Amino acid sequence: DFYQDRKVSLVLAPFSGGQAKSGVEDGPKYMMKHGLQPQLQEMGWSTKVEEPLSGQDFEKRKAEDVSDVHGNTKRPQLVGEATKLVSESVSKVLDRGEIPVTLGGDHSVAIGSVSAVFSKHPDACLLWIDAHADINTPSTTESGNLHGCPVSFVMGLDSENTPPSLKWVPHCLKPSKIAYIGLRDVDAGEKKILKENGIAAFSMYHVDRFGINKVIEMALEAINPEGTSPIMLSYDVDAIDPLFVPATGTPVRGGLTLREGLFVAERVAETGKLIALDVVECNPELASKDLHVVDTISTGCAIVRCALGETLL
Ligand code: B3U
Ligand code: MN
Ligand code: MN
Repeated sequence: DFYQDRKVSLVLAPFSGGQAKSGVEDGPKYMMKHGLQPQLQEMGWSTKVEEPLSGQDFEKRKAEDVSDVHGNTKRPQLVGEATKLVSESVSKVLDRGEIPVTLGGDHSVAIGSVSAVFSKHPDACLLWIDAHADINTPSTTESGNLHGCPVSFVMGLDSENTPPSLKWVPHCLKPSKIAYIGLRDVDAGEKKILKENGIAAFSMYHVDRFGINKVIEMALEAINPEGTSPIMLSYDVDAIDPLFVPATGTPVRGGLTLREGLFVAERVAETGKLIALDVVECNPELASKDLHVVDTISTGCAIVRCALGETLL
């Protein structure tokens, strides 16, 4: 069982090139400053820290290089390089038998974490908790922001238009192996992709209609009907309502309550099947008051702790 060893590695991914705003690269630093590592140690987890992007100058290159475009996509070179480094780091962590906890950064870093996890565990399934579906392709993206596209790359959708810098990404995720919870801002092109591929997508409507408990059961049933598959959780904090998580790049009102958001992580912990976790899109720079930073960062840390079993008695 994956929890026997109780070993995690925090993979710091301070990267903002998947979208335009600055500040999301500070997410990992703030979560560490908030005491995430001692919190996990207190829970009995041995913790290591990996910094695959240290010594890189992605933020500087983001500010300087306006020529890094491919078709409609922005900064594919930066995203390709950064996510490859993240992928190698997550892969190394998995080889050591530890649970990689990737701290973003914007959600493009999941290209790295998901590709590493599904290359090693082709039988795994993925819960994507987000206000957004992040499944735009180079052809459908209107913003050109690659944090709106990570799922399409690991699925190999629209591969003929993949930027050269992202060609290394293995097409490792089947549409039957991902389920979304929390959706409420999905582009028309993305809706078409979700429908055509029969992807399990639970929006806020479904949360209201059935309740969060039933929605998680339905999501897990869709991607893991036997209940035996390892589970990866990729958690965009903007799934939770901006009342609780205000400091994020693309807040959308009408999201999960704080308890619903944490319950998702707790329910995954209860399965005992978690193999990898991302927590992304905390942007302390976007807070309009100090309390908003604390709200956002403490929620990010709470997601990690809940997914690792803190609240299970
Ligand atoms: N779907 C839009 C908006 C978006 C996606 N992810 C975030 N925002 N955070 C896009 O840009 O692709
Ligand atoms: Mn989002
Ligand atoms: Mn996202």
